[in-house]
Amino acid sequence: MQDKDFRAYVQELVEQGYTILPPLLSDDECDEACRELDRLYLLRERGGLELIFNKATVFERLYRIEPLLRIVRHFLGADALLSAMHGSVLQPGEGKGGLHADGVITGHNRPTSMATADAGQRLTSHVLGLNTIWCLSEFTSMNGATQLTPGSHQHAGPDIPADAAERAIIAEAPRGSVIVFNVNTWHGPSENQTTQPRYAVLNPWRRHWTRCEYEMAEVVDAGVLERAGEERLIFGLDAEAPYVERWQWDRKTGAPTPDYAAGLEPRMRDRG
Ligand SMILES: O=C(O)CCC(=O)C(=O)O
Repeated sequence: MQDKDFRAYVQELVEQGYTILPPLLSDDECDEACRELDRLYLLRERGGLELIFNKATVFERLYRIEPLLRIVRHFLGADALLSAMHGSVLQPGEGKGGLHADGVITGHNRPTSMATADAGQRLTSHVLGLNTIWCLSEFTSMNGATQLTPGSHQHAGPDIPADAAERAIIAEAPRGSVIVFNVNTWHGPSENQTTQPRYAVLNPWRRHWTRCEYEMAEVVDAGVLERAGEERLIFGLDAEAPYVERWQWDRKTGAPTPDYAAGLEPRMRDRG
């Protein structure tokens, strides 16, 4: 991505609370991802659509695409963490659920995490998390494309702005592109009025020092981690030491110390 384009996307994110990056996935990659989502959809009642980087290698690509990582790290720091990766198959007739802001269940907008001293104000001065939506289908005004309310990331109160629904725009976007938005921005799927499902991957990111939706270091498969190469830090392993003492964990490498590794079960040891 050229520097001038990068600056334009950054500015749009700062001012509007969202931007849309041009196609970063090929048609073949989108086809393969949709096929995998169809398979996983059948397992949805048992978590089939959660943590999908563990379930098909095509999804591992989504956190290794440089233009997106550059934007994520610009706002969240070089050690930004992957917070989740969900598959989304929006069926005909679905998507009428209205708008919401993220971070309400596990993030900084969680009602029980807002302190009395915050006086009912959300944290809007800095970007604490970004959500990304990979458009595996073309997103159109008819097929359930995400809608977002421009500028609503700056709204201080925790409740939806009164005019958010009227001001929301539908993010029409080509196949393979990615919508990137501040988690404070009100958004939601629009209604899928077509006869075909709308396919997407929902891929939120957070600051290293906030809590993610999943304990990634615990749930990521060893093979996925190995293939991630130097991007393994997005799973938070460089700082992980929740169940061990400091002598047992090398925070720099994100691996058990050799002394400790000898006594570990294989799943943990293989991360080293
Ligand atoms: O599926 C969509 O278009 C929106 C997804 C969404 O609301 C979310 O990821 O929080």
